Amino acid sequence: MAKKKVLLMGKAHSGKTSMRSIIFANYLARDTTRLSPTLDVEHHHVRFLGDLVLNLWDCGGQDAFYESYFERDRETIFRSVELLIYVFDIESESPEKDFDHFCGVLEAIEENSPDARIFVLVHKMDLVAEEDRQAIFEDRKRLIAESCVSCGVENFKCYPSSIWDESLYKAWSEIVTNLIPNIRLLETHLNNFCRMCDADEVVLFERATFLVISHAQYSSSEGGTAAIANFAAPGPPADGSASSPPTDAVDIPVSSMASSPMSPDSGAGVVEAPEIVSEAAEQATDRSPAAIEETPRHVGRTPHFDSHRFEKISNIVKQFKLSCGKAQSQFQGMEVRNSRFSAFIDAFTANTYIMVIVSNPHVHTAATLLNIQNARNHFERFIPRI
Ligand SMILES: Nc1nc2c(ncn2[C@@H]2O[C@H](COP(=O)(O)OP(=O)(O)OP(=O)(O)O)[C@@H](O)[C@H]2O)c(=O)[nH]1
Ligand SMILES: [Mg+2]
Repeated sequence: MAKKKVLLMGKAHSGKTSMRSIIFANYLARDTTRLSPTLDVEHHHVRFLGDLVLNLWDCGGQDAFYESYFERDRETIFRSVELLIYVFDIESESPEKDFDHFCGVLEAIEENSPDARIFVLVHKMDLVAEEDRQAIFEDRKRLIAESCVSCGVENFKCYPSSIWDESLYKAWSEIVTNLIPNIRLLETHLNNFCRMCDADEVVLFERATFLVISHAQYSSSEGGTAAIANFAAPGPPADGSASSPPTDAVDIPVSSMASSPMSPDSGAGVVEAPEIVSEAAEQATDRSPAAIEETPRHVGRTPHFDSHRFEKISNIVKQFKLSCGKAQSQFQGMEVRNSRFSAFIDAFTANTYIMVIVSNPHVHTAATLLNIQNARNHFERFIPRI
């Protein structure tokens, strides 16, 4: 079991405990208004992917605490750090002072943990008017980069974030995937799985936090045909013959699949999703028989119009999962379907959920479910054990 020390720092009231509580302690954003200021340092051990233990040091940001972090407790706080997450409040009343603290932290890190990876979050971006967000973030990022250079720090990553939207999940997904060894190997296998399932996209979420840890996307250069993947046990044909007409009505009701991991009594459900309308999607999902005949593969691989879609799903599904818990039922998975695609979200390996998006009407629902089921053992070996 690997333990990684993660320092969470930034000025008082910048939102450190809020983000930790949402990601790792199942808080809703609105619950964070009740949080009290952190006194000194709070230590939390949180599990990620089963065997990775993050030793989170949530450091209270009041000035008095910084005095001891920088003097008396300097070594205790700053040594053996694997990851520093520094949080700036974009609405801070004293930005200059924030930068002084930031430089102090960087110097102490350089001195005690020169190999630590550094992430900076420009937080509470929801308080900035949407049209100004990008420019204000870029400006703040430039100042942060200047501070890093002046403190001799070459590598850092900077993200905008807010607890009120998916940017929190985006930033933390990127941060934690940095701690996962062999993530490239996992990606390769996920790409293969995506191709074999004839899926548009496959996304892996960490089970407890619902952070995205890897994803694969159909690539038109890959070619290939719709097929029951090697993972699959015998199942219905996926070549569009007899049993799966090229229409939207390709689904076997999930409830009829007794052995399905998504059977309704296990907390799964089928949801008719609203149509997503965009010009790109319209063009890419022409379902006329002619269009299907002319193309060797289904043409429904959408040029995506929302680059934050996975994090939005993390956010929504995690909240739904928490609601299931409150209603004394356990979330197992769900199927969302409209005329353009089917999305399957299902418990996958011991520490992950998977989402498979399929727009090819020739691919039978049962085939996708079987593929997910049969890939579990295979992926159990590639979800990194740390
Ligand atoms: N608008 C907005 N408010 C936020 C956001 N994140 C946190 N807050 C609010 O900011 C306040 C302070 O949050 P905390 O998480 O307690 O701040 P902290 O950095 O842990 O503060 P200390 O423990 O004193 O260092 C709370 O009322 C949160 O609801 C955000 O993204 N946007
Ligand atoms: Mg706090």
